[in-house]
Amino acid sequence: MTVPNLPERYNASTTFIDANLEAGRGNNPAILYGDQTLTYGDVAAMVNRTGNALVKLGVRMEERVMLLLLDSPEFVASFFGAIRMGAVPIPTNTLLRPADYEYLLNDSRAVALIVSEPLWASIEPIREKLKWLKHVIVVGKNPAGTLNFADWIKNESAELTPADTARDDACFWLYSSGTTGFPKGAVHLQHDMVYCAENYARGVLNINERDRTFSVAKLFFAYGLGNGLYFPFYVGATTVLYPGRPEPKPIYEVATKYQPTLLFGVPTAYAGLLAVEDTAAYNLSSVRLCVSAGEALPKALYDKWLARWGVEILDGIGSTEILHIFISNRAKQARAGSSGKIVPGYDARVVDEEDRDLPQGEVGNLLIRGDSICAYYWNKHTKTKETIFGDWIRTGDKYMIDQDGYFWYQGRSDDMLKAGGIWVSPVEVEATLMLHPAVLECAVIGLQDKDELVKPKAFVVLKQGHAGSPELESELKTFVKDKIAAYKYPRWIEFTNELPKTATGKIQRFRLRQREATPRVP
Ligand code: 3UK
Repeated sequence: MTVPNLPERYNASTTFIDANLEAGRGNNPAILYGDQTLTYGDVAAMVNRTGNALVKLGVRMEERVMLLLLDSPEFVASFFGAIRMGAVPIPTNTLLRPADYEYLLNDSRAVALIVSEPLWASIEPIREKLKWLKHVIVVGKNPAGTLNFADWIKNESAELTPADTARDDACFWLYSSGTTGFPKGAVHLQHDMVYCAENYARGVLNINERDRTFSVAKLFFAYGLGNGLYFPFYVGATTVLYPGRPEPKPIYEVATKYQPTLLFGVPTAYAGLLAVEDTAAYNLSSVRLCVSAGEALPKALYDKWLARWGVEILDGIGSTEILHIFISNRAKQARAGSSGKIVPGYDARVVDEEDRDLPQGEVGNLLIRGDSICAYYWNKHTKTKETIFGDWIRTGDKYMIDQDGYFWYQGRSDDMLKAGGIWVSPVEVEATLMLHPAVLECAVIGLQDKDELVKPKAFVVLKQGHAGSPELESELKTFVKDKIAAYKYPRWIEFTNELPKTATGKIQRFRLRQREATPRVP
């Protein structure tokens, strides 16, 4: 295993916090945030204060602490502060709806929630339904019955001995969505972050102390958490944190102002940046490498970006369960349109439906082995067994390996799709559309837009007495946007008379996909 030797008693906060102080980086910049610079010394003190404040609240080892936080120093302090005192932080998607948070908070039995002020509005309506939550800490102006983050940590000690955890103890969770049913909490262990930092961030990106990271993908994603937090902290580099919406113009402004050396985004973000016409005021000359993950990066985007900014985008595939990128392109060896080659520390197999290895060049299911794979899904034993077996995990992706060892993405083996790098379950969008009085039945699939990036498309059969029209189309889009996370709404709606179905009446989304999609080939 390509992982630094970890002692049996191990708390991950020591690798990402203490080690920087021990290396003499106490006065080096760790976080750039607005006009603030936090040194590694500042961060260590804030982490310890937050850990001590959690202890004082009565939060105990192994208990969950949910983080519903914008990218900020408070995110960093809450994440590592919780880990340090032995609790288990759960960075959570900030784009969801109250009903989603009700599920996540009750499923995880989080006893504390640390939430950014603008996100409190999504918690307030469900506060009474949260069976296990005891404490709410708000970053910013706090409503009655909650604690104010700054006051809460202000008088705490800046010293905290790490909890006596083992390298195989739960460290943090990340929720991942599936086609049907509720999101699954992937339980990651104390040793997982260092594995990804060493093998991918150092091994592939060659990250070092002089780097400055800026992740357009937020810290609550497994992708952003590495990019913008534990990768730079692993080597004592600097991270730029930006709490706002990742729109193209602010991204350019932040990048121009803070001059990052490593820029991380999803393909949709790069497409958005390329669509900005006047970029005369922006400068990306500091960037030595760009990284893309979350969904496949089309070759056209890679080419356009290289032509426009003179820097490569390295596409790599990662997953919440595996924590970070396990197949990736390398600098100066990128094959545009492919996901690259296996990352050190991981092994891959491409297999048929009976898990038999397929010859090189054939398309099959991708299995991955590596020591950053989550231990299991919380409370989901069957799902765990279906997904993780022995050293291996089923990614749910179809891949082909070419003769040079490059991996080519060929789509999902389930009906899931990504929009802007974030999961969309067709079942959830369909169920929402079905709530509309005009909709009889419907099916949702992913379809490529003009940038070859996948977005949801809905095929809708209307009830008798209703006719398809542009007005109804936009009404249905708004209807979905109002009910579930906005990024899930169908960008196109096609009214149709019937949907392809099995003999037993199950909708065959793959037939709709076959009708619409063009497979990705080398
Ligand atoms: C898809 C890709 C083609 C693929 C992630 C980097 O995306 C991340 O995690 P998620 O759990 O989704 C995992 C699934 O997304 N995918 C991701 N990257 C690519 N498909 N090309 C790619 N480059 O279906 C995969 O199974 O949201 C990405 C680091 C950490 C991550 N968690």
